Amino acid sequence: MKGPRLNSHQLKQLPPEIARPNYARDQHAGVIHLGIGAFHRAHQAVYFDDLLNSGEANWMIRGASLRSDSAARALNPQDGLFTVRAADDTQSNLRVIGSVAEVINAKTNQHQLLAHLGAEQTKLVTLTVTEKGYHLDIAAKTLIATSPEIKHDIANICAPISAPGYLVAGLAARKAAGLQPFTVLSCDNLPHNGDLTRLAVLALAERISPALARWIDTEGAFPSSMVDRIVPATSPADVEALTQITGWQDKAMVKTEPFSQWVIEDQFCNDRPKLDTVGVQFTADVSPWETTKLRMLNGAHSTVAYVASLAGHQFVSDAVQLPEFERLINQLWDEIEVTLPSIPRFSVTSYRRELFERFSNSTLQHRTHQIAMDGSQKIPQRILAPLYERKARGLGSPALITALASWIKYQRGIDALGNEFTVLDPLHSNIEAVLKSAGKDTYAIAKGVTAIEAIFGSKFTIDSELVNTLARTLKRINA
Ligand code: CS2
Repeated sequence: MKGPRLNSHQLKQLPPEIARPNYARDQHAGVIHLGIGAFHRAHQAVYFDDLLNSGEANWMIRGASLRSDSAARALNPQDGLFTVRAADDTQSNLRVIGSVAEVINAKTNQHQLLAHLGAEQTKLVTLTVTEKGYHLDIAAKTLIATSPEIKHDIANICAPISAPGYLVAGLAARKAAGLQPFTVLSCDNLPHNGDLTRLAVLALAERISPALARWIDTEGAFPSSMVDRIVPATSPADVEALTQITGWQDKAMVKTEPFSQWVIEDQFCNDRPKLDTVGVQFTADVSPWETTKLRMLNGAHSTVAYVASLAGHQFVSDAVQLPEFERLINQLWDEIEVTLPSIPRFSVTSYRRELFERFSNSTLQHRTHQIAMDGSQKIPQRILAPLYERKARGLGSPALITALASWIKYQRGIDALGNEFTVLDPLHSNIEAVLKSAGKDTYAIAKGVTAIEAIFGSKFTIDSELVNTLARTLKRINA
């Protein structure tokens, strides 16, 4: 079905039951967001829409995409407007979000993005560039200076291509102009994401100018944050289904769940949006929230993703209905639970129940292969961190090891039904090389893969018991 494209004009014709921005959208964009994908649109953009609706001015968002032009092509013809469909098996809500002013495709409009990063009205730069977008060796806590993008940015900081490069270039322009830095707020699923962003930015700035690095270090702020909302990739069928309901075509729509959470470390070096008035929690230390969410939600997500995609299940909600998956998730949570920091008034029992319900949401159609992507960047904080902690306490971790073994098996790119799939992971060629040379020898596979220090650090291979258990689990999974 074809309908008119959603845009500012169309906004006036919306049926009254669909919520829409109640504010003038020609106000300043105090926020620049790097990496404006589906997650940002269903999460941070919604909080800023709430903030603008509440009357707080000049917190529009200027989105930027560093790699592809798809967000610009989807959003700009719609004047930045898009629909969020938040649904579960009992409710469905449509809402048009107005907080995104425009999207800059950094590849074609680099000067424009740099000019906005250097502008006084920009108070905050938020990021969702995925784990790999920081170009960090997380295990060693160092910037990967050999990454082609970082090498490029060291040589051409005035025309950067990486996220750390844009941040350094923008901050350098502000220092030169005598302006305050903007606060840099990472919204990616990394542990201590603020500290890691600071690390990447400072390491790159140091290569450009030690004085700039010092200024960023003392004047800048990189609060960590915990973000949570399940936002699967939008499919053409979702867009079509929305057109059937509303009559308009929205190529930037996102689908999500009713749940949403954002906890931010209260550490800003420039104006702080009053997000606490719209449900965001500011806190002195975000790490207990972050650890709990990364291990419990994301850890279970990755486990289900590998085990279920190997078994040929397409969607998370289909897999978790099966008793064997429910058992595996519960065993995994039992193992992880003892590694969690304490949070006042937090009930892990309720959290587990809510997570399971969220995973069971069949309206999301969350693809297991989508979550399985970039495993080398996710496994350390989701699976290895609790595994190492348990090991240090002398505890075995069969469910965490099963997750790890399934991730390794996934790297072969073939499921139990013989269907082939493409493994998307920046370190895939390293893992593939080990698998090729190890052949069918599960001990050699376990030993070789866990020797990749960028993923495993040095803790795994020195522990022969862990390697042996992993090898045995791989053998069992193969069988
Ligand atoms: C998922 C996350 O794809 C993934 O790695 O685990 O995107 C997850 O849906 C979000 O972190 C939920 O907040």
